[in-house]
Amino acid sequence: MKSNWRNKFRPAHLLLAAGAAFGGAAHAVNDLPGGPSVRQLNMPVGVTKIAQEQHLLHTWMMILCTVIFVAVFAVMFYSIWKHRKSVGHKAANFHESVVVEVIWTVVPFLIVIVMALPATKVLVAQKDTTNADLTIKATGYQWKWGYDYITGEGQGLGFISTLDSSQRAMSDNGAKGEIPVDYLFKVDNPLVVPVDKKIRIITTANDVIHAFAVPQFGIKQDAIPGFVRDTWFRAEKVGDYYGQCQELCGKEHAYMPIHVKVVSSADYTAWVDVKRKEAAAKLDDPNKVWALPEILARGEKVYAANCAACHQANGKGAGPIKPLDGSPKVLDPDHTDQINVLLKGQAGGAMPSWKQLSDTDIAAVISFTKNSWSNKTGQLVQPAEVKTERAKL
Ligand code: HEC
Ligand SMILES: [Cu+2]
Repeated sequence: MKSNWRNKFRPAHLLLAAGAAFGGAAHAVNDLPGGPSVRQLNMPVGVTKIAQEQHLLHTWMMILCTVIFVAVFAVMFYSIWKHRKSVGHKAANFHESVVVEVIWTVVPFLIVIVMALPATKVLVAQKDTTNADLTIKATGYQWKWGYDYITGEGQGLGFISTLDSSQRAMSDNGAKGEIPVDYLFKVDNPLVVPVDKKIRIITTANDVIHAFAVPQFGIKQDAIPGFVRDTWFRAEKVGDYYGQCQELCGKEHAYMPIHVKVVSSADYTAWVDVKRKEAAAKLDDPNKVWALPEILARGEKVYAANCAACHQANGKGAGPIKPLDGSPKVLDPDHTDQINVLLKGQAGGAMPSWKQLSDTDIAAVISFTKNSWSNKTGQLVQPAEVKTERAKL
């Protein structure tokens, strides 16, 4: 889960040789509170009752299995040793023993019952998503999460949560230098929820199967296109908790982290208030006429958050990802083609559709690509042009 497993797991005495071979210095990697720890082997204890029960179950099952393992192998090795041929033992020759058969049926049956009873109890509790205080829909996209607050305080809020673009770039460069403690877990918009409230998460996906998982809450639920599944948690401690998409969903699968911020109920109310105001301010008027510097500033942000992962910050793309720098479509004084690439995607979805972005964001990012790198067209795309093309979809 963490970066640089190489640095953590290679034996110390190999460090020098390996360090020289890989040519990289060993970076200090630290535990992420609420996320994975360095050299973590066990499950986290967790901050929900379910997670703690899962942890306890896991511990007891391990103990039970170890006891059985030791007992069975002890009897086996003892018998093999004690009754070996070289000290004159002869194999007994018998068929059918009711006593033995009853024992080897009843004992495992009892063991299964002892394991299944508590496990079923937790499993059933885990699936009980009724009476939630808050319902939030988590939608998996290649490769980010969308959160929509469906019911409860904050109803109607919705946003996209994307990996921090500087951390993404750092990963491409081999994670050199100081590694942030939340490396590859930092997102622009964390999922914010109140403490001690039952949060129901409905999962679905927009393209391929993803999975919403937060180990500290003991939850993991597939997010399947065209289906809805659900899970729930009640976090008992304020703090930041982290998870990742846990269903291999394409080449950026490792780059769609989940950051859940659990806050006090007063802080949550305040956050909802701020988000509401932000949403109102962002409700851009698609008929607004923008000036070039203003729309370029907006477009730069949209590009960094959505496009740079594929087309690169320098607009040069890579491999099958066409460069935007110098692209005839981008330079074209007729804007309709490029607007439609953004609205519909291209090459069967290799270039995804961006119709979830607002008219203003699309106009801004197009304007940005038309005036960045060596593209110095001076062209400005207004949101109204995007609106016109969108109406034809
Ligand atoms: C998942 C990777 C990915 C992301 C993210 C992405 N693109 Fe693309 N884009 C592609 C690929 C691949 C192509 C080439 C498609 C083809 O072969 O025709 C492409 C092509 C394009 C083209 C057409 C270029 C041409 O010359 O035909 C434009 C314009 C474009 N992308 C703009 C954007 C913008 C703006 C964004 C951000 C909102 C973006 N792309 C995000 C993968 C991506
Ligand atoms: Cu995914």
